[in-house]
Amino acid sequence: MNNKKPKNADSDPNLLPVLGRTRIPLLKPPVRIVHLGLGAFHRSHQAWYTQHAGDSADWGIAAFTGRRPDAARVLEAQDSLFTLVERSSSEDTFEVVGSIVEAADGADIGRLAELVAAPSTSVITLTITEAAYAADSSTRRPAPTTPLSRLVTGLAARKDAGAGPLAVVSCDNVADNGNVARHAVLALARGLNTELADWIDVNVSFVSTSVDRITPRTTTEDIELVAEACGYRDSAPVITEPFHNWILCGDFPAGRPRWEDAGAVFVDDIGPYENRKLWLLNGAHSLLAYAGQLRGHSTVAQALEDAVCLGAVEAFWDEAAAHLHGDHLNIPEYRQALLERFGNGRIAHHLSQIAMDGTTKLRMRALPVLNAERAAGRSGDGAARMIAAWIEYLSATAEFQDPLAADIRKATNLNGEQRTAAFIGLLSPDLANDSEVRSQIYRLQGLFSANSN
Ligand code: CS2
Repeated sequence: MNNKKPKNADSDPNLLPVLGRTRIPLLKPPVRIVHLGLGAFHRSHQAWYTQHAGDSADWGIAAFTGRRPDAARVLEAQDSLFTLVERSSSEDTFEVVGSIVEAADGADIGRLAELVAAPSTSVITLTITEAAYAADSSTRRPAPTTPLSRLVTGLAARKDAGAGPLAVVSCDNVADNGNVARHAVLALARGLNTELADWIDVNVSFVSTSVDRITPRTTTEDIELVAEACGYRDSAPVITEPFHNWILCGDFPAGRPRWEDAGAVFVDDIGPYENRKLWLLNGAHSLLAYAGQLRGHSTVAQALEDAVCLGAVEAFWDEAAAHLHGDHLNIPEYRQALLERFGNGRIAHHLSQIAMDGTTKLRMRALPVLNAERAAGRSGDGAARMIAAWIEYLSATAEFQDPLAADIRKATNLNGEQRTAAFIGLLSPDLANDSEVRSQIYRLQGLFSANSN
């Protein structure tokens, strides 16, 4: 917690003025970015980068929620402003972010289409979760309900309005996310009409990015802390680490903010950076999520203090590092920095949050390293251990979220190697047919039960 005595510690937070109602309305930047997936990560990352771009006065964001409208309602009530709390291992610093100028319910397709069709809109950013990139055909339903089907509806309006090209920027932890988004969007559009698909193909640039900033869920204590320290009521502050990173690759045919002023890096080949982040950071996160919870820990920082978990992470990193080439990647420094970031005990990053949607995440975090290690003639035990811990964790947990939840429940009804095979099949049918991998992953289960050292 914050050691400093908060400024208004004695006042009743309910009597404080509400953020956004306290100041003379600021001159808001015009909407030129539409965002799908208004959540904490969008606000700590893309909204922060946009606020810190040299030309931030020209770039406002209209952000749409995903499944529920709640986040938009809360932000609307405070003029779309929110406090970003940067939490280092020793202190908190507070900043009001004003780059989001409109917060809207994702189900408001009319407003989305209107904004995407506006010639002034130049960029669409996405944080829609890894699982949302799986192809589906919901544009055929009376109202588009998935983020990508909503995006296609918006792009159709832009085509009809003759508003010209723009960039779609995927900011989810998906390898080659620009191309994955492109294929999914084109498949949906083709299901509607070929002309639309052709227009998207020519006019929409799909930018790939690697995004990074650890942003745990906000708690009621955080809301109270902001009230005490800042002297206003903010019902939607965002807590994040000081570190931030954004690597982008692709064209912006209608322009973009000067995100490089805030440290964003534009590259021609994003693959190595993406793998470094997905394997070393996200891979370790997933390993800690399952192994750590099996060993009775709740947060990343707690799990990392456990020598068994730390050892598993280091072993996985050694394997991954063997497939990350180039001095520019600075792998030893990157690993050291990760240990420090994960070890920041003032950030309560809950393992249960990271454990969600494991089927989608492990395909990108464990499988590439396992496959690369086996292709190099080695066991890949470090990566296989992540899959083993995932199976063990799900076998022991009734409450979990996953796009393949029904299949996971079926798999847990099986026993022994059969169960292991069914779980592996949810990640990769090919791998499930490999008896060597099946027995390897079966053998590696049980390593993280709380009494093993
Ligand atoms: C985490 C990520 O929840 C998860 O799966 O691994 O959200 C991670 O915290 C971010 O990618 C950090 O940039």
